[in-house]
Amino acid sequence: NAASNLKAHSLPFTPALTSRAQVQRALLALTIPLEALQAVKDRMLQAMRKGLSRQTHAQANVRMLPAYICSTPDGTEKGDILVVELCQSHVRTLRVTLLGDGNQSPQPGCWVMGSSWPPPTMPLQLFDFIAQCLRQFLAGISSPQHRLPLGFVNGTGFSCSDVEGKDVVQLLQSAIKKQELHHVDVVALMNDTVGTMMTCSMRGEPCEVALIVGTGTNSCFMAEAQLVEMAEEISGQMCVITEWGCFGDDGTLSDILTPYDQHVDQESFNPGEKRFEKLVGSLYLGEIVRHVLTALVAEKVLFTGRSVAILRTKDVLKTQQVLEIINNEEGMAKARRVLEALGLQPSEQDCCRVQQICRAVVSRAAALCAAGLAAILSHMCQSQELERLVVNVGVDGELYRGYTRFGEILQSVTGLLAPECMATLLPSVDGTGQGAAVVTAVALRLAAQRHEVDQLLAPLQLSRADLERVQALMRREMELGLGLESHANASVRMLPTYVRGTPDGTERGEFLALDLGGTNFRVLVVRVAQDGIRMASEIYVIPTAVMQGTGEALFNHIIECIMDFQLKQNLLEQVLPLGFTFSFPCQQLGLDKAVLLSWTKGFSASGCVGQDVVQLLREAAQRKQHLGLKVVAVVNDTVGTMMSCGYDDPKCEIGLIVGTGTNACYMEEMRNVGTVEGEQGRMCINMEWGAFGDNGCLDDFFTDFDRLVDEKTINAGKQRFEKLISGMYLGEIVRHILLALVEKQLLFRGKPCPKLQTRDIFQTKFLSTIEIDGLALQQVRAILQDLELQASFEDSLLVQKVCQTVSLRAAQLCAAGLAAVVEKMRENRGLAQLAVTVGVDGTLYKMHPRFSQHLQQMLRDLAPNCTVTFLQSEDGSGKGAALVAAVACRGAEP
Ligand code: 0WK
Ligand code: BGC
Repeated sequence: NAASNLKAHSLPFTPALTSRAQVQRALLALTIPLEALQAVKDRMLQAMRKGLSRQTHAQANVRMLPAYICSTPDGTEKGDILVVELCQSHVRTLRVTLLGDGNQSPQPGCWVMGSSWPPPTMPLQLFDFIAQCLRQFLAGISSPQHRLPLGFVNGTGFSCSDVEGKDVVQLLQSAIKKQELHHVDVVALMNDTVGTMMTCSMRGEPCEVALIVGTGTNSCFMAEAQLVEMAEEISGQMCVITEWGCFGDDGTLSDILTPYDQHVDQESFNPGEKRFEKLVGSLYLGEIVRHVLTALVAEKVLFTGRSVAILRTKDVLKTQQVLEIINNEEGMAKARRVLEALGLQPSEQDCCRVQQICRAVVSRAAALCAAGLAAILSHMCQSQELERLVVNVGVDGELYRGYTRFGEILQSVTGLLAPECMATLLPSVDGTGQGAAVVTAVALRLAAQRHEVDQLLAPLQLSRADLERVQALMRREMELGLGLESHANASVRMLPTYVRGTPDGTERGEFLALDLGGTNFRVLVVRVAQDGIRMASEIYVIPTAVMQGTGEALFNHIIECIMDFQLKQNLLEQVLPLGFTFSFPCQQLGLDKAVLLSWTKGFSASGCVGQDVVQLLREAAQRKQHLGLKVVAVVNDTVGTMMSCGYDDPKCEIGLIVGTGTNACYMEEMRNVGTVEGEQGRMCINMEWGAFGDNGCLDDFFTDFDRLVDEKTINAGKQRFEKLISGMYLGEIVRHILLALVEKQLLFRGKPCPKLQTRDIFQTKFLSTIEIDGLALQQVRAILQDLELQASFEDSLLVQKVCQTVSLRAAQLCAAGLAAVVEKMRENRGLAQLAVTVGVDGTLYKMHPRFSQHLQQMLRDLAPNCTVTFLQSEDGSGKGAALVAAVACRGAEP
């Protein structure tokens, strides 16, 4: 009954307290001492960390939702933007015109529709209601029919279970369409705290925190992205919406909650939820005051002898009234008017006590907000490893706007709880409207940029059909290369290597081996014995001047390296058979005789093309009086790699190199090799697929960037397939794309980048680093910094996307080439299913984090009837050359 009900509200009974003491006791219960506020701050910090961590996020009350607002306005945002803000009790529609002049002073066209909106239980009508408001608003401002982007702000406190999980943007867009507003597009959806942060950032004072203390309460701040584990972004900053209204729903505020708060919660439509919001939000402060008054009435210290039944009416005391009651000048008069209007015939003392209670309730809300804000500031200070954090905090909401003292308490208590931080509270002049317009404009700018970037990168993104076409073209060129009549004009020259089989394990002996043509020139000694192969090797540099000098100088340099190696290995007295891996297109005339057809990979030493490279080496040895040279075999690095891996896996019948250059070899049926006599058995064919497309058959796949790269090489028009795939060129393709993006103002804000004009400045190894999972963006920034490029967060993402696009295309083109090879082998052998191993080497294949995976994935798609195993060559093709030499020495045909 009423009496027992009123009794239940009271604080535990203590006999014989004066009425004054009983009011003081109620006020004390509503006053949280600093150390208790410190405890609330520490608990908020803990709750925030729980929300940020992937492990505990799901159970967290303070949900720390990433807002994916990673970009701040750059002042170029331009145009008319519509904003719809859904607040607790009304919908606000706004049109903001941004001038793109740094947007320091937008002219808002603003129109508030003060209509009550249907209760939350009928969410779907809500969007129709909003769309109707929008149509009326637009009709009212006779807005032109051009495209109008719209930003939708979900005001604090609005939650409808039926909408949760549904695509709010879609719901709103379809409601807007129903209103025939076909020129209005919902571009951005944001929380009002984000809008407030953006609004306050527009005044040239970047704002990294925002607070809403209105009907409900919430906050957001720019967190270190790597701490926002749900966002998987690891560098730069990410805006996080705390949703701190639910702080305490797990009981962490139980020692702060008073019986008055318990009553407000039990009578709310969501008992047990939003406990922090129910201590701070204006939807509840009036109710808290009502319950305090009810308790004091029960203790006969207020409105004694008056009818007080009105106090049992929920929401009879509005927070707006509470704020007016505590307004310094008019407060007491307002208290009398409000209480008289409720029929409580208040005494002067009643009015005074009601004002004290209202002040205590609102001040407590401000102090609790300060504890929350202090937690955010200390978190930012710690996560940025700063001694002192200086930050602007955008604030909005009727409580903050309606009671100046609120801001003062908020500021001073925050200072006490986070002394290491200096926060400037910036009241948001126009709520979230302008900020929402800027967020929408930024989203629009990013969407437009994304579209332009997609258009620019589209020619580099190959479809399945494109790759099947490349596969078919490769197959056709292979057939032409094998054909006696057509061989001479084929772009894929399919050069016989005279290697007829892979090692059978019986090879024995000690051999010298040379490995020329990759990143490093290596001289090796290889000992092939019963118990396996042992090697020692030395890497020597081939200076560019020697690569592009005379053939004599090049081969002299090679002999000098051999002699240096033999000296170091104490081999000068021995004449060991030598296997020479020479990784350039050669017409093999015998195992130890190969005529260079053309240089590739930046080599152009004169007087070599058309010459037998073994002879050139022997002549250099003579010039250097090095009599200990006994070349018995010359092989291509693909063949060396196949042999080297074939020693461990007899099914290895393909050799693949994806390094500085690219190429492949495989075991072809002799009956198909039209350029060599004989029908029996197989022979390894060095495809020289790097030149695939030199006859124009791949022109449809070359982009302007590829043409720019090719034009600047010393072998323009040659090795076209290689220039789409291999390490020597990928960095250059990326560099040209970045330059194009800068030119289109899509990168580095269009600022010219002199260093990026330098050839080969963007090395292919950068791609491998940039595409590493997890560390990417920090690495991107570091690499770009070295190139004197100041990259924003988006710039880093864009550079990463360009690298991914270029390396993916390379891997897929490689897969298309390989699919042609394995499919041919399967058909050659009349097999429904082919199982084969590819011995592979090359820095790009080995070092790039995703190249091999993308290649193998696409190969499985393009050649489903072939099971292809990739075996990375650990010892390089030098070992393979030694094995070929071993076979040659056995006098047998390898
Ligand atoms: C290592 C091999 C060598 C081959 C090279 C290709 O031993 O024969 O030429 O791989 O990879 P790159 O060094 O060009 O990345
Ligand atoms: C050469 C091939 C070599 C490949 C990989 C190409 O440029 O023409 O002979 O196998 O690079 O190193």
